[in-house]
Amino acid sequence: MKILCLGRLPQDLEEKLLELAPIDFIDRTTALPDHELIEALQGKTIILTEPQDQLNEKVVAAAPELKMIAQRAVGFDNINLPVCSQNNILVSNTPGVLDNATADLAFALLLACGRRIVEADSYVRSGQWTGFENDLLLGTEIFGKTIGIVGMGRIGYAMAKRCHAFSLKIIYSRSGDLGRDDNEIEIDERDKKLALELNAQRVSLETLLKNSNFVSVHCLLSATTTELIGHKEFSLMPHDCIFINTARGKIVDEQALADAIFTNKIKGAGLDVFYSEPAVHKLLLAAPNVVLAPHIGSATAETRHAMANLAVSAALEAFKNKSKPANLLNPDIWQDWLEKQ
Ligand code: 8YV
Repeated sequence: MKILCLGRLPQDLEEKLLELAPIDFIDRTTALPDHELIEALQGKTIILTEPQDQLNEKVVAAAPELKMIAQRAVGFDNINLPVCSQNNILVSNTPGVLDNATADLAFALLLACGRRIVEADSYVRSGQWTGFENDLLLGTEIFGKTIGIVGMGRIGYAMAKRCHAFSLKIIYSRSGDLGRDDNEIEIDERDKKLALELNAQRVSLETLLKNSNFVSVHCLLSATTTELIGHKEFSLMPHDCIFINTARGKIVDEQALADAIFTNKIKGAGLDVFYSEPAVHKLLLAAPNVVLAPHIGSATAETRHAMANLAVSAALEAFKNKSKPANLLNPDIWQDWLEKQ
């Protein structure tokens, strides 16, 4: 048995994983071409992946010895899950441990855009500051505004808690509501709890877009959420709207976002994810009212360690303890998988 790890692993976790099998490391920052990944996968039983690694149908089908993909991320849009299940390959991810770090970054981007922190920093460093001016770098008040949270999963909820603490009014839409009007939304127990705890109200996407001073995206990328936010959606937002995305770049039509920024349809944007990372639309690079980050939502030392630990533990659970890892994305194949070992 052999393991392939794409990207680095903390020393202690490398040692833990070595209990299972020798590890080949490939340190890459963008996706390996299919043929290189296929070659690297030959003879490998487990692969540790991250969102840029493309475990598509072709790659999965060409890795006959592969038995587990342990993704170090909560998002798994880079993995063809149905094909993995058909090929009896376990897939795990790392939910839960990155909610606070990602929500912190989303909220930091909101504050940075609202209070023009990056512009202010450049202003001081470039020597333009000549003294106090009453209307210098005026920003947007955060207190008392309305935030629309698109996708109320774990990270959306962590963001909502931060927003509540800053006295924002919270409205949110859930992925199941896409295409539904307000009167078609069925409030469930979770919505009732969110209303009690955070005074948050579930609404349709259209209502959310029309009524939010800030919009923050926290849903998974899927066939239904690809380019969910485009020209029409930006045109529904108020002109003072600040748009935040720490989820996945492909949820947003980037040209539509650039147009909305340049035609002042919205006031600004804070972005940690991009359509074709690491490429960034040139209009977004040029806009002073856009704050950019290089996909660092979960990038705290503690969180990245916790994510790697979940991935390594999932592999050890399955192969050493022969017990079902808690965070399997295809738990339905577990029994069959186990019997075939
Ligand atoms: C990370 C992410 O930045 O979990 C995800 O889906 O996109 C982020 O947590 C990524 O996993 C890099 O390791």
